[in-house]
Amino acid sequence: MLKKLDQTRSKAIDELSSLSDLKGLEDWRIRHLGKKSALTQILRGLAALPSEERKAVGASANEVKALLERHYGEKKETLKQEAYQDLERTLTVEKIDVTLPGRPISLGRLHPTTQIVREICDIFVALGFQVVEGPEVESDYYNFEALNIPADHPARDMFSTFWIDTEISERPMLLRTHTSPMQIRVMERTRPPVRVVVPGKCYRYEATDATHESMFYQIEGLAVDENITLADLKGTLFEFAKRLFGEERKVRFRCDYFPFVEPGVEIAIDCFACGGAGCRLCSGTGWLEILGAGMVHPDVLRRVNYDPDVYTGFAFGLGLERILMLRYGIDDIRLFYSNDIRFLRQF
Ligand code: YSA
Repeated sequence: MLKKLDQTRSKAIDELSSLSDLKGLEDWRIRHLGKKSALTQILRGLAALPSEERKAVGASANEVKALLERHYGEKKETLKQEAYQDLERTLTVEKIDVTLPGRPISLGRLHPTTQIVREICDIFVALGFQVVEGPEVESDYYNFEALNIPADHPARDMFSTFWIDTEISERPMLLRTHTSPMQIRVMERTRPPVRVVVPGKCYRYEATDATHESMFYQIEGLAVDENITLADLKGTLFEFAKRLFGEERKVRFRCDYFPFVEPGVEIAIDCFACGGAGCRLCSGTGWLEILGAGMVHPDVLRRVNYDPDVYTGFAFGLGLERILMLRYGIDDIRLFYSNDIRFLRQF
């Protein structure tokens, strides 16, 4: 029994020296001084021992118990001190100076194209137009055929685009080259009166340069009703140009050609850089072209089952990046989508 006591003592002392935290120490206490520990069992069994052995074992067991309790107390103090020092170290390193000013939250902003889309749509909404959007992946029919541009038409040359692999679609599909296909889609699903503007992305397969991107934005406009005339087109677009560019701007109205209108027109404003005298921005002409437009061609109306003898309409389309370039004097369209935050922060 004395030998067992000796083993219990040395095992407990050995284990104690390797403990490094208070949780471990508590487990040690339960193991070596708790109710189920070997030492407690020996003490409880003293009464059953012969009297000469009881005295020696009893004295030794109490000695071991006192020794272990003393070591336990000392170790507990040491570990408490260490834990406190750890906490102090952590607080020193991680302390928060509540008097420091906060870090500024960096706020994002709207891309200049998004800003101009909203600004232009707001102008047309105030003039009684609705805003609608349409698919960027279009069929050959809506992008070309329905707009009087059959497969062999020379106008296809300026609308070279990206075609979708025909294996995955029955009809020829492409990335739309303009927002004009939405004229057809809107008329197919509504009856006059129609007054819509359609902002959205367009794509063309062309080498990019300072004024051409392969992806750019347009806004399309369409108004169809009884008795709509070229005077309505002129009045609406002059009003739009004044609201966007200012009261003092002069507006030029000239003939142009688009297969889906008759007659076709082009609208320009007098150059705000030189006041019309001629400069680099306006290539010496004194005018800046902003959009193409015209009276909707009767064949286009017929195709959507609108009777051209009853209904007439006007349509227009403008390139948004070009408008931004004119407004802010930006000389390279590629800056808009090259993700240079220094450029974008200016808007
Ligand atoms: C014309 C008459 C209508 O009744 C309705 C709409 C139109 C516009 C026609 N759908 C069209 O796309 N005409 S356009 O080829 O001359 O392009 C219109 C505008 O889009 C251009 O004036 C230009 O501002 C912009 N654009 C065209 N290609 C571009 C481009 N912008 C950037 N990069 C390109 N590659």
